[in-house]
Amino acid sequence: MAIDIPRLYPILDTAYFPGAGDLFAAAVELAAAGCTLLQYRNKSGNARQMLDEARELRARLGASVKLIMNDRADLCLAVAFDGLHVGQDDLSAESARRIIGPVRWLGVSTHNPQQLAEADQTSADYLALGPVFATSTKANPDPIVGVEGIRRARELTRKPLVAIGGITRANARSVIEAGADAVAVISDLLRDPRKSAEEFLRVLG
Ligand code: TZP
Ligand code: MG
Repeated sequence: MAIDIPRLYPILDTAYFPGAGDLFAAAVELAAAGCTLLQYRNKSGNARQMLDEARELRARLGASVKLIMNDRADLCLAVAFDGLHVGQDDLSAESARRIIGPVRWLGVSTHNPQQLAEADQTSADYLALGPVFATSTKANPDPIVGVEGIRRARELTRKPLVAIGGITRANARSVIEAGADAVAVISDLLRDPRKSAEEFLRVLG
């Protein structure tokens, strides 16, 4: 069954929360603003650190916020997260699906029409496409796809489409109008997460 994805999909990237507790405080603020879906992204921690942080996120947020684990199917299961997000260098969608089972949400990152069309043939619940705009958040980003890339992607899949990369309160509306169902955001939620998320939710309607 198709998932119902909220318009705003914040990604909590641990690289941007150096202080102890900052990550959890931001997560709580985002939930208070009305966010119901969050991704935990940790590109540098070891498995034990990730497990501990992910558990703490769940403890602080409770069951009303869907939590998605980036990259790691094993940790997704270990902390009983609600879903997993994989990229082009991670487990394939079908391998990931075998591990996480039929119920948890599975997201797949794509960067061009061919990857998107391929991911559309899998059991992924949603497809991400980006970077839409220039971003300094991702190491070695693929070429930007622009709003036009979102428009084209919309014609290639009926799965929920998540736009990512350089999305701000100023440009988010244009991305939704091009056909995205949701925007995934790191940077533009970092300063005052609650206020920023509230503004995103307002412009996204
Ligand atoms: N994948 C494509 S762009 C990106 C990822 C993880 C980074 C998005 O971060 P920001 O700060 O919202 O541009
Ligand atoms: Mg990945």
